[in-house]
Amino acid sequence: MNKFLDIKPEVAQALAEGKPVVALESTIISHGMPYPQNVQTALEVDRIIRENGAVPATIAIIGGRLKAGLSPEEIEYFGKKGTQIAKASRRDLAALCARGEDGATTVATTMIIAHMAGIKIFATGGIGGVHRGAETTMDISADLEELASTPVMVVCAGAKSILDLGLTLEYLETHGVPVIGYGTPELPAFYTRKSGFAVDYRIDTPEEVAKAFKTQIEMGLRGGMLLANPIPEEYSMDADEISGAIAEALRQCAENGVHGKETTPFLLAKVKELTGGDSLNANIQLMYNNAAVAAKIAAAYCK
Ligand code: PSU
Ligand code: MN
Repeated sequence: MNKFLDIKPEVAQALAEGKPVVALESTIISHGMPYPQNVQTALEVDRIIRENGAVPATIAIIGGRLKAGLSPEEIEYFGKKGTQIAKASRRDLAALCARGEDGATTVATTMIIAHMAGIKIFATGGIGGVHRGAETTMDISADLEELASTPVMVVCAGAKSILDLGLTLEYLETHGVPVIGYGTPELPAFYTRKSGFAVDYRIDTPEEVAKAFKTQIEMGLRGGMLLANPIPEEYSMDADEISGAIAEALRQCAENGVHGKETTPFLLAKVKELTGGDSLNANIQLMYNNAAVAAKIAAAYCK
């Protein structure tokens, strides 16, 4: 095992016995939602994963150790410290561990640590992607490069249109990452079920998703797979309300000269501020939905 990694005993036991495990990211807790809803949501996600037959493993960096599986107390610690904890992407892992610091793992780093631990399925809310204006800023999330190289399936609700969804799909295509729509032919846009962009394949059952991913792994192809699971109809938001908020958030981002790792948290916080509690509730509900689907896929993968 990697000498920088600690696997929670319950998670290690499930993996040793070939039982289903679902990885979860910690940036969604520290940077993605306000306290205490972030902690309540993370604990409810754990419960939903168990209810659907898998063991949850929240991934994070604590005191310079890579962690696969957090206790409720550790989840509370991340939720309370929030954005004071460093947002950790691939380039941050070595420095944070060498210095004995904490880090909140993004989709990219959660994939890396899940893979080190032997976890194949990971549930999150939304992924990073190619930002609007990337043709001049070159702002492309490290999440995409990780999907291209690390064999973990990421279950998400698509990507927010703070990103350029068309360019994000082009990048994934170039790097050979399959984008699967769960029960839909269309890429969902996080808060809404539609984006106008087609996915590569539509698959309707956890068993068929697990089979597609297992085939990719057994074939020896590098990289992950992206499963886009649309937000349930009853929680999806009004497309015009959301696109208005995103346009305003992007305007404020440019006006304030925000760049680098601060861009995504800035945009997410602004959209939340502009849409009030609606977007937070949508975010929580789509996360629950992704957790349930990921647990079912993990269970099917282990059969
Ligand atoms: N998009 C969301 N919610 C999130 C994130 C992205 O809708 O919480 C977080 C995830 O942790 C993701 C990270 O991996 O932001 C991407 O950051 P960046 O764009 O800096 O790579
Ligand atoms: Mn970026």
